[in-house]
Amino acid sequence: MSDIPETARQIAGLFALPGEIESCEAYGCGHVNHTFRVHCRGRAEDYVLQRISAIAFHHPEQVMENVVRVTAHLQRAVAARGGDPARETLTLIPLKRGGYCTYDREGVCWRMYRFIPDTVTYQLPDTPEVLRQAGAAFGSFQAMLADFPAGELYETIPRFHDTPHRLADFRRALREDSAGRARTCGEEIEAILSRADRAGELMDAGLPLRVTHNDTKLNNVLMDSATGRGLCVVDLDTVMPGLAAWDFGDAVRFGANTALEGERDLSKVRFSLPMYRAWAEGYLEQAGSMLTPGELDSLPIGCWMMTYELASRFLADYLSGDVYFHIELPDDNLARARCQLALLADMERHGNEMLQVIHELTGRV
Ligand code: ADP
Ligand code: GN1
Ligand code: MG
Repeated sequence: MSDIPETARQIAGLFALPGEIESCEAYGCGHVNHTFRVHCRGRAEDYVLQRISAIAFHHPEQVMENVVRVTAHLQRAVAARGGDPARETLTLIPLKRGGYCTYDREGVCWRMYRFIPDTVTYQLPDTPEVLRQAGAAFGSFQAMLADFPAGELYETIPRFHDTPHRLADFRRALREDSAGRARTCGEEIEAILSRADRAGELMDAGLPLRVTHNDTKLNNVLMDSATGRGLCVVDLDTVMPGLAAWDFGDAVRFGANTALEGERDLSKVRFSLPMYRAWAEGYLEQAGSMLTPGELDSLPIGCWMMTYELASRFLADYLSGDVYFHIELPDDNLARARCQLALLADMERHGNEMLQVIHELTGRV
């Protein structure tokens, strides 16, 4: 693979920037794309340059078409309710020659956004208020996209949250055992396989398809540094038709864990009911009224499902030799899988309370 930071500098120069590029530094904590922050000499405004993972996204031009349409729709919706589209939505930067993306020598796609200043993202929330704000941001994101024609969106990663399909991928990775690691994680493999009978619970429930984000980690929402408000939802590459429970559940998987996503000390990993409640309050305040009773009841199942799905995706990638998720240490994907499994076991102890909270918040006690 070529030197990605060096390529980033060269590619940054192709975009219509207002001055000479002074720096282009790796930025953020994403596991799939590569992200850089670009600064131009003497200018106040920065930019975010991204290399779209070719392993995850096989049709980056379709990703870009979705992003162009979704951001245009969100800009109109935010303006219509009196918000500031420049801070509350992403703005793509065109290339000097026109268009919004370009390809490097290896055929990998790059694009650029305006950097939204004076914001913060969390890897681990310190108060429930952070989750309430993030919940409101994702809830309002979903509500603003409720009238977006879902049929016009490409499925950028086919069957992204089709958990039985993910489980089949896991079984294939286990069979092939291409990195020779299956013998090191028998307990984790068993934890996945022993829960396989629940994998179809959401897919088979006949729930309505909506336009969903599909990657609702807490670090995919920018919070206003001055007010703490959930300001702008980012990382729009997986916006496509999906279930409300996927967005709800993935956010809880990440944000209601008392530890980081890849925490190795499992004694720190617990499901936090107060964090869950805060997320649910924020989300339902914005999106609750558009959900059917069946969807509302599916939200706690979404938490279980996304945690289970990510455990199996991380473990499958570990078994395959870490081809999909970025790692720093050789066993990062195993640590992430273990952490998800510990969280899953704790969620299983709180299933009734999770549903009770949804009923309380929607006045159906
Ligand atoms: P990845 O696919 O690598 O997760 P993201 O789009 O989530 O990429 O960006 C990585 C991080 O960069 C985000 O978590 C956020 O902190 C920051 N970020 C992304 N876009 C912007 C933006 N337009 N303005 C400011 N920060 C941003
Ligand atoms: C990836 O790109 P990033 O880091 O926001 C992944 C998500 C996982 C997440 C786990 C396209 O998200 O599905 O939930 O890692 N994105 C893709 O941290 O696979
Ligand atoms: Mg991200």
